[in-house]
Amino acid sequence: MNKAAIGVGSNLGDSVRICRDVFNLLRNHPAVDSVRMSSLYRTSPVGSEAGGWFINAAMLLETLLEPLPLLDLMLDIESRFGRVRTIKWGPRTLDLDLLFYEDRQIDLPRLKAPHPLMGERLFVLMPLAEIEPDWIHPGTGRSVREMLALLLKTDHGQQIEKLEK
Ligand code: PH2
Ligand code: MG
Ligand code: MG
Repeated sequence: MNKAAIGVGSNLGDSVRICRDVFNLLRNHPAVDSVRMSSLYRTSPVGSEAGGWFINAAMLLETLLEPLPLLDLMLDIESRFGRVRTIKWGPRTLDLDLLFYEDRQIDLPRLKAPHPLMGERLFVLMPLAEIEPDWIHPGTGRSVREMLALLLKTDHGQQIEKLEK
């Protein structure tokens, strides 16, 4: 089994429902052994094209799937939830991003891991720190907890609030 961390985001449709449905879908997937999901967070949009506020969460999977088959599964799930790709970084019913895959550094045209922007994104680090604070970034040697602490010291301008269960 390999361990992967995934970021979940949605800002179109019933985003809370979509995030919960994705969790259940992955939990029941034959190639996925276990899934843990963070709380859901309401987050201010990052980027001028992004649209309205997002629901974000992080998930940890134990899976038999290698990175590219896992990416294909994630893209398939995105399209099942009605994602239509128009403008880059535009509003979306569902965005699934690979954050970490084991301690591998992947640099393929289709897939980079760890996610190149995770250190700048509160909507990634806060949910991930809730469920896996000690995961070490293989490029920098910093834990998720340390990455979050560093980002919080900067003038990041991002708003985030945890939703009640
Ligand atoms: N995703 C983006 C761009 N901006 N902002 C928030 N708050 N949450 C996201 O998931 C998000 C974003 C591109 O994937
Ligand atoms: Mg994304
Ligand atoms: Mg994406």
